[in-house]
Amino acid sequence: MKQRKASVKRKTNETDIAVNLNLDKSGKPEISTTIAFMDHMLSLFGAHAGISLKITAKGDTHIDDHHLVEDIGIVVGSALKEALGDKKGISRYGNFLLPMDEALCYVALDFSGRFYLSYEADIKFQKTGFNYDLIQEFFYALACNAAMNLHIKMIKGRNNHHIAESMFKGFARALKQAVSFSKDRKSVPSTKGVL
Ligand SMILES: [Mn+2]
Repeated sequence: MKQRKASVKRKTNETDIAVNLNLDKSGKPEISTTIAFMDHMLSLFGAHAGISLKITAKGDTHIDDHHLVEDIGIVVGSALKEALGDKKGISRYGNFLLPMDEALCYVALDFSGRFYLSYEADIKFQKTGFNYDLIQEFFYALACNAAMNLHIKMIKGRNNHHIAESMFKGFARALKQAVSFSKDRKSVPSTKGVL
């Protein structure tokens, strides 16, 4: 069977990003975004999704991390959509409740071909370090470009790093289920016949 993979490059006046992913191969993630926190989150994502993931990204982070984080979401989302192709035989849905120490997040997703994001997280503003507000921007851009219905709900948590990690790992585990093959590998998992 043909492996489901995609290479997507996107270059604008603000960012320059390349994503290589293979849903049917696992391996050590190779992530280099110039934002150490995003390298950490995306490495977790690749590892827990059980996919091969390579990302190189740079951008106008002298302004702030906004453009780069959002645009990485765009390119990862586009690569997922391309790799999934006609979605024949996939499970389509995935959900995971992921604990990370005191933090607990629930993620549910559907590769429906339609975009929807529900994001509920009570993340406290932090004066220094990564701007955690950008996590929502990242998932918005990713879900939109992957044509995915994505629900992320923080059930509880105190530490921002733990909360973020439970989201990215939960997202990865839900995605792993959704892209896995069902018993009937031939049909598109929709009564419409198309996703
Ligand atoms: Mn960590």
